[in-house]
Amino acid sequence: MADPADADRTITPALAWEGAADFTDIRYETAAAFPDGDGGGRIAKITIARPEVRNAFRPKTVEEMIEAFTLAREDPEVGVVVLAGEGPLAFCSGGDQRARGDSGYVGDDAVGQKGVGRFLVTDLHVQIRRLPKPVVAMVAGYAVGGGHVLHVCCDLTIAADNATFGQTGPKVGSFDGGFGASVLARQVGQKRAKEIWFLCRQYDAAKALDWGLVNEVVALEELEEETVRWCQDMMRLSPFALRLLKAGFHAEEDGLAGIQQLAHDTNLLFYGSEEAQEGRDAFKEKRRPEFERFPKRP
Ligand code: S0N
Repeated sequence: MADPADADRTITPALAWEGAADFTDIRYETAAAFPDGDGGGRIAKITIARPEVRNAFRPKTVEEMIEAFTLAREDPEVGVVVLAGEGPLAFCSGGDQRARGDSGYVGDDAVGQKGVGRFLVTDLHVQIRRLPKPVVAMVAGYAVGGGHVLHVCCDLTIAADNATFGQTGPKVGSFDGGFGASVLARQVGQKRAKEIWFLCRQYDAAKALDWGLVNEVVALEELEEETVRWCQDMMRLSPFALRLLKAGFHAEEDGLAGIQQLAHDTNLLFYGSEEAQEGRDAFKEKRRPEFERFPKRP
């Protein structure tokens, strides 16, 4: 149970967030990364805003998150994305059990699938892993069930001192044998990942830090300030280098899809070269490409 005293604690806002789209279940906001002008670019923040159910997600929530991550991806000003939950008590408590039908989660308005159970969250996990920008989970309170999986899928996790982590699947007749098991095992090791899933215990922030499940633990009040500091550090670095590093980390873990991402990122770089442009230009000008102009690099 959440500590009632936590309900009165406030996470200090660190940036002047501006609403950038209208959603029902989430908020999508962006802010200048360096309000003092000592740098450029923006940070995006996606907040699950259903505190009455500890930020559990229903199909509509997941649809909106997918849309918000797409907005963040497509915005050339945005360099880093923060994923958070509304309020001090929960990051996310996983799938909304009230929306769970007999064969998946059921939405009234889930992209033309009215009444048909599905697992939209699969697409969200893949999207976070493939997003070519770092995604930081900012965890206050509970990150449990599918909410725990969400932070596992994020690249970095900054936790508040009241953060509580755990999987609940086998308690409620559910499980995530996808990234929720495999990526978790890469992060904490097989024995600990199996413990988390097989025993369904809850772990405090200190234990999570000790296990390498999170990157940093700070006072709840300072959670956003610390998260933004981490984002600012990344915003000062080469965005393409970060993109390639993320693809590199995931290349082997995500199998052929991971290799494909890394390979296509090299396409993107190669297209910017004179050598690649010579091939394009020669085709358009109906002449033999003069590739002999380019070095055969050792
Ligand atoms: C989070 C917990 C520990 C908080 O306890 P606390 O502080 O005592 O608060 P409560 O009184 O329990 O909760 C407050 C109100 O919120 C409602 N609520 C909480 N969680 C949910 C939820 N998940 N769904 C619906 N409602 C929720 C409470 O009912 C209460 O409401 P009122 O006041 O009206 O009574 C504690 O709440 C808790 O343990 N919650 C449940 C955690 C859980 O089991 N989550 C579901 C786990 N399963 C999934 O997430 C599905 C995973 C999935 O979809 C999936 C499947 C395959 C592959 C991938 C995934 C994936 O999602 O990743």
